[in-house]
Amino acid sequence: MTSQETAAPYRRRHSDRRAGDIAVLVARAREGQARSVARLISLVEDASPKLREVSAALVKHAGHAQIVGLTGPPGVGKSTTTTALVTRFRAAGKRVGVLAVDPSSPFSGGALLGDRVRMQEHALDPDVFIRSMASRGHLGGLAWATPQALRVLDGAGCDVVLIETVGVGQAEVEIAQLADTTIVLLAPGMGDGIQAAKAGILEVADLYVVNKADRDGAQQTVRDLRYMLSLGGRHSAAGAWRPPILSTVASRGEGIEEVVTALDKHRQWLDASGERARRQQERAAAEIEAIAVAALRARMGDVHGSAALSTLAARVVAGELDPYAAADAVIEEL
Ligand SMILES: Nc1nc2c(ncn2[C@@H]2O[C@H](COP(=O)(O)OP(=O)(O)OP(=O)(O)O)[C@@H](O)[C@H]2O)c(=O)[nH]1
Ligand SMILES: [Mg+2]
Repeated sequence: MTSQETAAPYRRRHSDRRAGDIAVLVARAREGQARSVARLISLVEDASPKLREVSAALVKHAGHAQIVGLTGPPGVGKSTTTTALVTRFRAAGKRVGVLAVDPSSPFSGGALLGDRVRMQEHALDPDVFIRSMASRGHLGGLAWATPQALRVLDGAGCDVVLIETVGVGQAEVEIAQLADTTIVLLAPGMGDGIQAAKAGILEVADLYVVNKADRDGAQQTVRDLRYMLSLGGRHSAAGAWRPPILSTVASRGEGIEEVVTALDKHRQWLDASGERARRQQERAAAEIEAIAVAALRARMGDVHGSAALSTLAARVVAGELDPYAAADAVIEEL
């Protein structure tokens, strides 16, 4: 990682000049003004120094939105399902936020553009905020930037926020940390239950959706999943949530009502079991940690290539100092 990247959260970029008064922006976002919401998320994306102020202004308004993560292999139907869920939530009069986060793909520009096109039908709805974020290159990736973007959407009065992330490994774990409910999508022919298990997918799901149920092999995928779940894991403990397995044809909106019902049930379980509070606490801890580590790395960025570091390095080479003692000296300087 270069020192440029490590300094990201403190780097000043052009959007700051347009930011205006943060208090005004936050007030407008809270009234649901899309432009202000977009600007606040740009501040997050650009790692603006004003984020501290944004965060302080939003913290007392947080905790209202139901956060739902959708993850799964590329092309499984995450965006189609997200769009169908948005339609359903809008019909219920809810304000909805959508964050499409691409944590790793070098093709994110194209993929995100695809998502934008697909979600066109909601583009003009003032109660739907859609935002794509490419978190690659961001310090701490999802862990660092997404919680703040979520806070913006939450603060803007969203009742539900849907986060779509391509499931490529670590991303599922991070999304599960951010969401109240994580939906893992699978589709026939895209990898059976065993492959899913390998990808670490089984552990993070609160809800499984086998999409593309109009295709051959959907029933087999459901059976594979059921078998995998029967083998145990965190879901088998007494009182634990048992993730249901649902089938959908997202492109036709089939099965979406059942997904919404399952989301409601999971929400009730979160409240009744105390799991929601536990997850919130864990999330806040992870966020603090990400910010603290980012701050430390940014300071380390100043150390990198510094005269003090070369002096220490020369002393290690000369055998005057061991590298641990030298590292202690660096840390003390921070
Ligand atoms: N046959 C069938 N096709 C579907 C279904 N749902 C989505 N698709 C199609 O599958 C393709 C991929 O859908 P997306 O919703 O873009 O999938 P995604 O998981 O968001 O893809 P990435 O974001 O690129 O990982 C599109 O062509 C959809 O029209 C379904 O239930 N049945
Ligand atoms: Mg997508």
